[in-house]
Amino acid sequence: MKVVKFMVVVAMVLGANGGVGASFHLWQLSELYSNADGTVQFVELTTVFGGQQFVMGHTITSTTGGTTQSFTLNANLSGDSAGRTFLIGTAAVAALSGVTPDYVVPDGFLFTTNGMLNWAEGADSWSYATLPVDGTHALLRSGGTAINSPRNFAGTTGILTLPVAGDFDGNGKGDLLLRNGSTGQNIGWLMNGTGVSNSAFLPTIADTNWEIRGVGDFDGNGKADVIWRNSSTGQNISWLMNGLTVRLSAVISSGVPLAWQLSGLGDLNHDGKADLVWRHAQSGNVAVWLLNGTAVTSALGASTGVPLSWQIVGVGDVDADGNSDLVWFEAQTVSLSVWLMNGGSVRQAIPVIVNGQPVL
Ligand SMILES: [Ca+2]
Ligand SMILES: [Ca+2]
Ligand SMILES: [Ca+2]
Ligand SMILES: [Ca+2]
Repeated sequence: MKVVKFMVVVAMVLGANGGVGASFHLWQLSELYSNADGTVQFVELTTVFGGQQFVMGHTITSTTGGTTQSFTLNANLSGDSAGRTFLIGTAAVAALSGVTPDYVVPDGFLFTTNGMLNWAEGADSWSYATLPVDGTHALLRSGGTAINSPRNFAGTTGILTLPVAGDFDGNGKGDLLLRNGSTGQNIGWLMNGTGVSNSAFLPTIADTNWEIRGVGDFDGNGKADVIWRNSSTGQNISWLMNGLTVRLSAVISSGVPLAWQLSGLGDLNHDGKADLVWRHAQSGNVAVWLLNGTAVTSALGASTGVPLSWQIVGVGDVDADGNSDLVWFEAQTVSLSVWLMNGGSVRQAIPVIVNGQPVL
């Protein structure tokens, strides 16, 4: 036991001096990202030490409850590790971020709730309650979240963005919009079922603090529109769309405090026009903005102090009365509830799953 400890100390000293220690264990798990369905995921590891590129044959495991998935690295990194990061990700990461993972894992490698990662047989481990799955944010080792920023061993960095779907030309078929989070370019595809019928670049928004936060039909013309949020200023703008043309770009709000997070869009008052649902990241309060086009007609407090372990995972009309409703999920107990809404008021709160058991 004493011998093993001594050897570790020697390796650390060599590494810190940029020496020739052939090692692997001074990497720290630094950033985790997943989309909602687990098809787009990455793990970033970082080190300040040299000599850590000898990762071949070492294993990273991902665990939740009694389930563990393992991935063993099949090659060393090429070059000295000092001050570098490397990336383990699913196949889709390269196309969506421009950053090619150094190692490719199967989809769903990371668990999005109650997960634990273990690097190199215990060299580092990280437990977390939930990953942000909004498509934009990643979990940082500090416990906070930030806009995702994958960087591979070659030093290529980018921002991973997911396409959003909406029927931009109103033909009843869903279309796609993708923002390049590194260059600020935006491209749209009109779809004809599974084929692309037209594609075009939309205006570039070079400031990458601007994020697409959802689609909904703000003006009620049957064509999906886009809402943007500036993650630095809290400003919100909407793009009213006509196919792949931005018919009107309008400010909805010049600055909502960043603690208020946009949870979703839906038509909460059944006037055929999309409204916004907000959640306060510290107080848990819920607010609804009823909109007429891009004008806020009323800002309503729907509820206060909803525990932060409960997250709004969907806005949609659950009971088909024309008013969109809120779907809530609590990961620790695996519980789900629906709030039937009437404008900004909660008409009825209905538990659907409690402690993993359906309520019958
Ligand atoms: Ca369409
Ligand atoms: Ca519209
Ligand atoms: Ca409405
Ligand atoms: Ca409803």
